[in-house]
Amino acid sequence: MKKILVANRGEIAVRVMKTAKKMGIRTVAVFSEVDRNAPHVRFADEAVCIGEAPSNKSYLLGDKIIEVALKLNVDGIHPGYGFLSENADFAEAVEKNGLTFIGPKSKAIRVMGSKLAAKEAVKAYDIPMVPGIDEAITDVSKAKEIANEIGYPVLIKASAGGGGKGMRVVDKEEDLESQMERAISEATSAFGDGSVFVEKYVTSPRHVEIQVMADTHGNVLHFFERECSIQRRHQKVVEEAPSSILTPELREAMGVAATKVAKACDYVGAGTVEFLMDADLNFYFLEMNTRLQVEHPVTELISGVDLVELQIKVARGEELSLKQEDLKINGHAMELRVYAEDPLNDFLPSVGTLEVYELPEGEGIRVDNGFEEGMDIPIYYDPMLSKLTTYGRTREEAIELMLDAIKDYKIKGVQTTLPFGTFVMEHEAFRSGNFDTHFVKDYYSPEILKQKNTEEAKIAAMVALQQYLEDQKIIKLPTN
Ligand code: MV4
Repeated sequence: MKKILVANRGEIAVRVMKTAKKMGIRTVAVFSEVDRNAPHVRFADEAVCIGEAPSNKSYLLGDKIIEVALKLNVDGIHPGYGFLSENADFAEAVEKNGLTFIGPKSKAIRVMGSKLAAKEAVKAYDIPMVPGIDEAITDVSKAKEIANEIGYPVLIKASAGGGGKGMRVVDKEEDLESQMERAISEATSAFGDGSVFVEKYVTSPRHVEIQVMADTHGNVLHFFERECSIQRRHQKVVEEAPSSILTPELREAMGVAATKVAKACDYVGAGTVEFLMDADLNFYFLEMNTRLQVEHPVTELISGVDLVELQIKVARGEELSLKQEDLKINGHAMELRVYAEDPLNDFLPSVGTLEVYELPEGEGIRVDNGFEEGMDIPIYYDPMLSKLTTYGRTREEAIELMLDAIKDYKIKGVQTTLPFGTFVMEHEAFRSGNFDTHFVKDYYSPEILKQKNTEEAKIAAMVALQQYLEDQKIIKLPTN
C-alpha cells in the first residue's frame, strides 16, 4: 500500500495520516468547500475538493470519493469514524473498484448494523446477553407475554437503532402498547426499518467496551476495555482505560467474549464490542461497532500499540505479529472530548471563531486536534474540536494531569466542554469510581458550573486587587 485516501475530516483525518506518514505511505485528503484551509487538507500530500459544505454533498458522497481515489492511484481508503465508516454499501463499492477498504468486510458491517442480526450471529458462541427476545415483534400480546416472563421494567429497542433512537423504557404492562407504537414509528421514520424487540431494562448500567483487532488469517486479539459511562444524550464525553472496577478475571472473560463476537462475523480490522455491566458486575453483549472509535487513544496509551498501524497492516493482508499473552496494561489513560458546546446551555453547539486556541503540552498529554487559532467552526459537522488525553501511572495521576491540562488549554471565542471536564474530574463519584451511565443526569446541573465560575471570578478579583495594592505599595491586605 503506497497511497491512502482518508475519507474524513478533522482530528481523525489528521490522526490517520500521521500513522500513514510514519509508515512511508502517501496520503490524500478530501475536503468540502468550507474545509479548504483545514489542518487535514494541509497535512496531506494531496487534497481534492469533493463538494459543498453539507456532508451529503461532500463527505458522504461515496462514489465521488472512489472516483478521486481511482484518479489519484490510491491503494486504500480509510473511512475514520462517522460519515461512511459503517456504510456497508460503500465498503463493498470500494472493494468492487479494486481498492482496499481499511476496515471489515461489508458483510460484517451489515450484520452488526442490525442489532437483531448481530444477536442471531453470536447466538452459537455462548456470549452473555440481556434477557429478552431476539426477533422483531409487532404483536403487542406477544410483547406482553415476554415482558411478563422477564419482568418489568423492560426496554423496547429498534433493531436498526443507534444513539438511543427508538428506545423506550416501559415500567408496567399498561404502558407497553403505547410505547411500542411510539418506538415502531420512531424507528420507521429514523431508520426506515420499524423492527423492534424487547429486553430486560438494566437500570443502572455501566458502559464497558472491548477493543478488538482481527487479521485475515483468523487471529483475533483484544486490547482490554474502555470505560465510557460518562455520557449525555448518548454522546460520550469522558472515556478511560482501564476501567476501575474490572478484576483481571472479568477482563479476561470479557476479552474472550469480545473475540468470540468478532469471530462470529468473520471480522477483519479494528472493532469495538460494547457491553452493559450491571451493579453486580454481570456483563451483557450489546452491539459491535465496526470502525475505529473516537476514544481509541486511551487504548493506545495503555497498550502501547498504534491501532491505525495495525489496521493498515491487516488491511494489507499481514498476519498480526502480536500474541494475546504479549499484551499488558501499562498505566492509566483518561480522555475528555473537547466539544464547541455550551455546558451552561444544555450542551448546545457553540459555533463561532476560535479567537484564542492554545493546546496544553507536556509529558503524559496527548491532544488529537483538528483546529487552529483563527478558524471558524463549521456548523455542518460534529462540533468536536479535539480529544484531550492524559496518561499516568495511576488513575489518580491521570486525573490530576487532566485537571492541569484543562487549565493550560486556552480557548476564546466559543464555549466548550472543558469546564465540564473539570467538574467530572473533581467529582467524588467519579474519583471513587462509583458511577454509572446516569452520572450526568444524577450529578450535573449548569448551576454547579455557574457557582464555580462565580467563585473563581471572586478569587481572581481578590488576587488582582492584592496585586494592585502591592503595586501601590500599600501594605494592607483585603480583609475579605
Ligand atoms: C440498554 C440499557 C439498559 N438495558 N439495554 C443505549 C444506546 C444503545 N447502544 C444501548 N443503550 C442502552 N441499552 C438494556 N437492556 C441502557 C442503555 C443506555 C445506555 C447504554 C450505554 C451508555 C449510555 C446509555 C445511556 C442510556 C441508556
